Amino acid sequence: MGKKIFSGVQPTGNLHLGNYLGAIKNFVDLNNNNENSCVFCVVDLHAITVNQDPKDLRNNIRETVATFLASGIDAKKSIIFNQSKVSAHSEAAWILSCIARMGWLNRMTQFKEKAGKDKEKASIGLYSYPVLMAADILLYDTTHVPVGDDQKQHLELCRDIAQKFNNDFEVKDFFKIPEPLIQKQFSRIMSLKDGSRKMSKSELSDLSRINLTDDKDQIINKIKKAKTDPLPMPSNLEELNKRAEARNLIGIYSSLSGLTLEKIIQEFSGKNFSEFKDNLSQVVVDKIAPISVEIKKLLNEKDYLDKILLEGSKKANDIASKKIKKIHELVGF
Ligand code: AQP
Repeated sequence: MGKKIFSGVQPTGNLHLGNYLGAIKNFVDLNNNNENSCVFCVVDLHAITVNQDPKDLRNNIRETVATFLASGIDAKKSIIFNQSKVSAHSEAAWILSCIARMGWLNRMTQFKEKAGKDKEKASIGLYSYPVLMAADILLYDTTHVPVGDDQKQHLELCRDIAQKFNNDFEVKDFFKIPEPLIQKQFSRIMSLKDGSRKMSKSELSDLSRINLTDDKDQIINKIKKAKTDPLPMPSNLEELNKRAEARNLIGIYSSLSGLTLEKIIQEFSGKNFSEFKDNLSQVVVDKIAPISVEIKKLLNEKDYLDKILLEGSKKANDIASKKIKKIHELVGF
């Protein structure tokens, strides 16, 4: 039986190789299976949990759609829309925030990381972000959610919220309990400048990530400058696992080329990094440069991108408005 897929990407600019390998590549594979029904959401309500310039946000919404399409998602097969245009998301988030418990949210590590030391000044939206994410997923009777490893905890919270709602209102199976779809290996791509931090849009140094809009020369330059340790290439898996930067680069190579880690280690064992980096650049350029060209082309077709969002939001609204109506009835409104 086909899966009901929902996932979202924040339109916060600088979409990168981590977003691609952790999430978007998976979206494309799921979209290609005709048995699945897929909803891919540009989560603009999530984006404003931290400050956004309205003009940048508008452009980034279009750029996220362009990235979906350029990566191979077919808008005829999947629903692509932006979250703010389907009001059921905000409504359901409020109702579910009355189901979720403070103790559950207090455990969320992403809030702790993003709010940092100054959590008194973080927005309430940043804190309750995972509840909105639960609303997004549950409105569509989603069975599977393709996400990067960093979202695993939020998905577990979504399952807890769904179960508590079903129990509280004695409606077994009203909310489907969704399963995460996380890549088995290299589900968290790390920064090119620090193997202990995830590759991230908001990292100040552009050299820390491969953007999906980078051209061939930028990709080659970033890989050349990527941090490595002074040792030659690792000669076995045990050694690889102890060396964060080498592990990340070899992981990227493996994810994009389909070659196993063992095979890559066998080929490059004991060599210096520069030879490996030339090969890595080649596979990254082969995959990402055509996507980058297509994104830039699509960004000149604003009306086309807006039309996809408008049509997608109508289809999403058809589904979500029915579910929120049932939620209202159950709650007693
Ligand atoms: N480094 C990563 N490796 C693997 N997957 C990743 N994802 C993000 N970073 C990595 C996955 O990409 C999807 C979309 O992410 P998002 O844009 O909604 O938010 P995010 O996780 O907050 O992305 P960033 O880049 O880390 O942004 P900032 O810098 O704002 O924190 C998700 O499925 C995510 O798991």
